[in-house]
Amino acid sequence: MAKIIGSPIPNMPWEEKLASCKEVLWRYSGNPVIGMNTNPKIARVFNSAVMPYGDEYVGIFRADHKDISMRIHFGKSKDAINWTLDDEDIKWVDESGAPFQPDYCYDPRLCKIEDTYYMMWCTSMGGFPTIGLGSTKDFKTFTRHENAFLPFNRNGVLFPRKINGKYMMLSRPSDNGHTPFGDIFLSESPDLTYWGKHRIVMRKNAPWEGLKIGPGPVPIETDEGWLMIYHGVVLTCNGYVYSFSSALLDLENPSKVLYRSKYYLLTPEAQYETTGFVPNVCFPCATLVDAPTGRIAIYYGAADTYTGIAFGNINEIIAYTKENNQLGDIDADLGRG
Ligand code: BMA
Repeated sequence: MAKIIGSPIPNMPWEEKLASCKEVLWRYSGNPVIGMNTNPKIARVFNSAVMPYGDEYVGIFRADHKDISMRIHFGKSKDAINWTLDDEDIKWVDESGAPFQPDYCYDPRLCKIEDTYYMMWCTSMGGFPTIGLGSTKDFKTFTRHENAFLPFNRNGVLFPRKINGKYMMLSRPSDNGHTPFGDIFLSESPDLTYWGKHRIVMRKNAPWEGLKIGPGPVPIETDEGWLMIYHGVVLTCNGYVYSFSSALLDLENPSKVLYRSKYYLLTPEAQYETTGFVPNVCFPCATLVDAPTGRIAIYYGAADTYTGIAFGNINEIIAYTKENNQLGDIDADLGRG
């Protein structure tokens, strides 16, 4: 049994796996937990990040508006299933308190490091996509930092603690459009402002991720390595199909992949995943983990339209990842290129 580093979340959403289910992950029977048109301006809520906060839960939600613009809204929940989103999107300020609003923002991740909550999302920088960084201490004032990276980059994901005294971030360099390529990279920073020592973590490998891969939720620390849930995309005759799976990264040198699964863990099968604004998308951006039991709830966007939850157990995911391990040619090395 792996030791999972984290806090108990005894009241997190949970359903036992049905005896008939032979998969590692199983979908919440109440999926999707967030449907369409939740608020006057909001059309669809998906690819979003949640975490416990005090005795409730908070989240930052990708909410595409009815003019198709991509926005991030703050939301709250008592049970992490029924969410209330603010009608207005988050109004960011810079470090001096002046308004600092990106033209668009999407696919947020949320990460607590020490006493601060950090957000990363895909932001507009002069109209081009790159990684946005924000922080808050109270989920009332949201500070947007200077751009962490040049365009083009997406899927910035922070590690939940410094490693060897440095902040660490996964990302997926991209292009200005729907990016028909993509691999996972690692960067480090002494201060969250200046980033360097860029390394490649892993490239696309198995057929289900044959077009591109990208980091998903904040990695989960275990004594067996960082458990990284990531998405992979295959190009079919009918367009992109987004699935997700798992890899274990070295604790001290997370650009080294210890194990990665040859198979996906979840792929679009349910109707809310196969049908929507963009069909056939399962896109994970957050997890809740109850460290003592290893229970995990993975929050994922479904078909760019809904938010779903998939349940699993960290130990079963690790065992599956090891049993079905298939490393790519550069995975085991440090990735300095
Ligand atoms: C990716 C991202 C995601 C989206 C996916 C499928 O490039 O933009 O936000 O879920 O495409 O449309």
